[in-house]
Amino acid sequence: MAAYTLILILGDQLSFDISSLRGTDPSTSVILMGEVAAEADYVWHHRKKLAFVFSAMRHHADALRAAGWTVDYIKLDDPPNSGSLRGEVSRALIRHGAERIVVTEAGEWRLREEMAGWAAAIAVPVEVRPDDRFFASDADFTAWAEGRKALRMEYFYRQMRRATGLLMEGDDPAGGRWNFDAENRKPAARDLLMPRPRQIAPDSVTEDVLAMVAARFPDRFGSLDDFWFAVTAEDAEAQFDAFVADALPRFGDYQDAMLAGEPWLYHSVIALYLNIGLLDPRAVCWRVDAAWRAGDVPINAAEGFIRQILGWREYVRGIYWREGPDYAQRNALDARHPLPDFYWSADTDMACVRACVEQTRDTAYAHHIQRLMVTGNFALLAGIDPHALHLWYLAVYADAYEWVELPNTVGMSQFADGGLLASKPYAASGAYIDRMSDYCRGCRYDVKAKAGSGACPFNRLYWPFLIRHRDRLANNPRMTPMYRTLARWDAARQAALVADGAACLAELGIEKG
Ligand code: FAD
Ligand code: DLZ
Ligand code: SF4
Repeated sequence: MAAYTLILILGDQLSFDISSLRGTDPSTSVILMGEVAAEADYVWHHRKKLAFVFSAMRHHADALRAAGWTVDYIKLDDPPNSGSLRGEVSRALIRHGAERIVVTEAGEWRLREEMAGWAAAIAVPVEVRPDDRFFASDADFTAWAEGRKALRMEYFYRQMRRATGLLMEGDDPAGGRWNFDAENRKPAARDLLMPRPRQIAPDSVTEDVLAMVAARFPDRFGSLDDFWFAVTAEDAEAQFDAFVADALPRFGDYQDAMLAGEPWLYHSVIALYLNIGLLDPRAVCWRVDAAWRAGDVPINAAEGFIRQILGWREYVRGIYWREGPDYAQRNALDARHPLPDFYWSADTDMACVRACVEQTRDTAYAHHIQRLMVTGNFALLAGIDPHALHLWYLAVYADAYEWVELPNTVGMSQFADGGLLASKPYAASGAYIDRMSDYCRGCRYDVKAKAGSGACPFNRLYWPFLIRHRDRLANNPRMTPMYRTLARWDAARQAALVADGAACLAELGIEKG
C-alpha cells in the first residue's frame, strides 16, 4: 500500500516518544530525516556539533527502522540533496505519494516561521504538533507568567517542584529549603580526584560522519579530534548513569569552580543529549530524585542539579517562546563593539578567556560558569554587541539550540533584555575569577592591579561598565554596594577609570563597530 503520511523528524527530535510519531501507523507512513546544508550553515556550528548531530540522526534512523518504521534518510552528500528541509520534504512527497505531513514543532522561531509557510507552498496539509518533551507546556508557562511584574526563575521553579513532587516531602521542599546555592560555591582544588565523563569510542557510522564533516567543512571552527560523545540513547543513558555514580554527589559543591585543563569537573555533560532527545529531562530528574531518596547523593547536589533542569531549562524555554523572535535583537545596554577575533582564535593574553576558548574549540563544551563569568562577563564589560555574541554561543557548543541559548545569552549573560530574566547583570571583576579558578596564576595580567596596561582587563573594564550604566543600574538594590563605593570616588578619579577602560579596549584591539 502506498504510504500516505510523511513524518518529518528534525535533527533535535531524536526521541521515540515524540509527538509526530503518536497515533501514526508505521504501515501507512514514511519517516523523513534529512541532513541539509541549510541547517548546517545557518550558523557556523562547531565541527564536533555537526558530527554529533549527524551521527546521532543516522543512529536514530537505524533504531526507528529496527522498531518497524520505514525511514527515508537523506545524507548531506547524497547527490540529489536539495540542501533545505523544504526541498527535501517536496522531493519526498513525490517519491512516496504522501498526502499529508506530520511534524513536531521546531525549537526555533526561524524554522517555525518557515514551516508555517509550507502548507501553502507544498499543497498538502501540514500538521504541526506541540513538542511535549518538557515538564511545562507553553500554556503552563503563560499561566504562570500572567499578571506577574517580574518573571523570576526561583518562583517558577518552586511552582514546578510543587507541581511535579520532585524533591518534595509532602508540601515541603526536601531538606527544608528550596535552594541550597549558598553551599554550592566551593572553588575546586587541584588535588581533588576529578571524575571523567564515560567516553564512547566512535563506531563506523560516526567515523564516516567525522570524515564527511572534515571534508565538507575544512574551515569551520572546532576540532574533530577525540570525539567521544554518545550518539545513541543507550550510550547517553550509560554516560548519565556514570555521572550519577561518580560526579553528582559533588556537583553542588563545585558547580561554580573552574580549573585550567579540567573542562568537565563535576558537571554532567548531558545538555547535548537532552537537547536532541537522546535523554528525557523528566527521566533524568526522577533518577536524581531517587538517588537522593536512596541516600546516595546529598541534598545540595540533588537540588542544585534538578534546579538546572526543572528550573532554568524550562524557564528559559518559556521566556524564549513568550518574548518572540525580536528577543534576539534586544540590546538594552546599547553595546556595539564587534566580537573580538580571539573568541575564535583564542589568541589573547587573558589566561581565563584563552583557556575557555581553547577548551571550547577542542571539546565543543564549556560549563556554565565558564560561559557566564568568563566569555559572557568579558563581553558584557567590554560592551560587545549581544547579537554577535549570541551567534557565537549558538555556534560553538554541542548543546546549542536557540530556544535555550538565546535567553541565556541575551538575558542572563548580557542583560540585553534590560533585566527581564536576570535581577542584576552578571558583571564581575577579576577577583571573582581568581577566587573560583586557577586561571590567574598563569596569566600575564595582574589580577590584583586595578589600572594600567599590566592590570587584569576585567578589573580595568569593571568600573567603567558601572559608570556607563549608572542611570539604569544605580537604583537596582542588588547593585547598591557597588554604587556606594563608586559614589565615594570624586569626578577626577572616575574620569581616570573611564579613560583607563578605553585604553584597555584599545590595547585588546576592540574598537567601536
Ligand atoms: P550541568 O552543569 O551538568 O547542568 C545539568 C543540566 O542543567 C544541563 O545539562 C542543562 O540541561 C541544564 N542547565 C544548566 N544550566 C542551565 C541554564 N542556564 N539554562 C538552561 N539549562 C541549564 N545550555 C544549553 O543547553 N544550550 C545552550 O546553547 C546554552 N547556551 C548558554 C549560553 C550562555 C551565555 C550561558 C551563560 C549558558 C548557556 N547554557 C546553555 C546553559 C548551561 O551553561 C549549559 O546547559 C551547561 O553548561 C551544559 O553543561 P552540562 O550538561 O555539563 O550541565
Ligand atoms: C543542528 C542541526 C544540524 C546541524 N543539521 C540538521 C539537519 O541537517 N537536519 C535537521 O533536520 N536538523 C538539523 N539540525 C537541527 C535543527 O537545526 C533544529 O531542528 C532546529 O535548529 C530547531 O531547533
Ligand atoms: Fe583572567 Fe584577569 Fe585572571 Fe588574567 S588576571 S586570568 S585576565 S581574571
